[in-house]
Amino acid sequence: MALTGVQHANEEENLTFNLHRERGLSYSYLYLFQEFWCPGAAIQGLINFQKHFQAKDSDVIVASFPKTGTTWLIALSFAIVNRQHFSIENHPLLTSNPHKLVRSLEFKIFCDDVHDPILHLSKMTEPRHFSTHTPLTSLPMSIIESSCRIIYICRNPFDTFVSAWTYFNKIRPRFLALEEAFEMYCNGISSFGPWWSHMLGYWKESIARPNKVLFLKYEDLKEDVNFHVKSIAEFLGCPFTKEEESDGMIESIMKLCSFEKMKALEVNMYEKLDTVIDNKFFFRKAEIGDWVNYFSPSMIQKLSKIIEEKLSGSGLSFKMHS
Ligand code: PAP
Repeated sequence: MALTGVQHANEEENLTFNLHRERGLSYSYLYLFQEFWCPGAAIQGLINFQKHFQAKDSDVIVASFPKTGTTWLIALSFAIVNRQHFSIENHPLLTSNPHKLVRSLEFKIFCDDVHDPILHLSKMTEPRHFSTHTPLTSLPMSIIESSCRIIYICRNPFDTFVSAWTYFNKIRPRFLALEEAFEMYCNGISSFGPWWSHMLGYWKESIARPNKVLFLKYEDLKEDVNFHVKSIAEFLGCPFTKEEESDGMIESIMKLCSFEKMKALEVNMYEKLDTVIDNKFFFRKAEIGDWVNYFSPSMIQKLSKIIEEKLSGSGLSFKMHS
């Protein structure tokens, strides 16, 4: 049976008793767990995920730091992988939020969603498709050791911050001022942060194992969706045939998953993912460079310096404007 709110709170209290906690850029306390800042609501799910998840070679895992394009990538990869099963006119993405079709491993599958996660997982049709915000170093070993594939998305840290700040303020009980949130973000104290170690972990793995991790940037995806839809399909071992290409399949998937289309769907305007999250919270502006409307010159200087310090020498860089 799913846990009640009170049982959840008790479990969280027991699990987090010895962990250092901070108020961070999130909706509740963040706990320092395995060297990252884990939201309290995800700890039990994460432990279960680490203990019980057995990856299959055919699994597809969409990994991301929060607010970097997860919803979009889930929708695109779901549409790509399942293109033989659903027609575009009658597609599940027209009536379900992408997070309902591709479930979060730590927040949903191994947390409050499923009565018996192991049984549920064994019954899923292959290829199974999941999402996670867990840093690479905390993923279960079977994900690392199996041939399952990970698609990772990240985004320039300026826009990621603004997207996170506006999002968490919609679901937090107490409003977080921009300056306070920015300090937390610069100190790495945000959900699944620090953001630099999260992206560097997957970045390095994608270089060491390019067949295992496909590393994408939100800005690149926006610049050329067509190219990336093709490369995601190739990476997942289901490339588009010449016939599919000439029939306009790639364009249809791009349109189905576009921000404008998804944001305007009834399901995404009026329904909820759970008790606190409205589907519409996942769709705000979807712009590159919206941060200019929020950042002061000193904030620009501070975050640029952190990016320089943390990412220098890694080869990882971002486009800040469209
Ligand atoms: P999550 O981590 O909570 O799942 P995530 O989907 O990663 O959130 O990020 C949300 C951002 O992606 C929002 O950016 P914004 O705040 O700057 O507007 C959201 O608008 C954007 N987004 C959602 N769906 C799409 C889409 N289909 N195409 C492009 N961007 C999208």
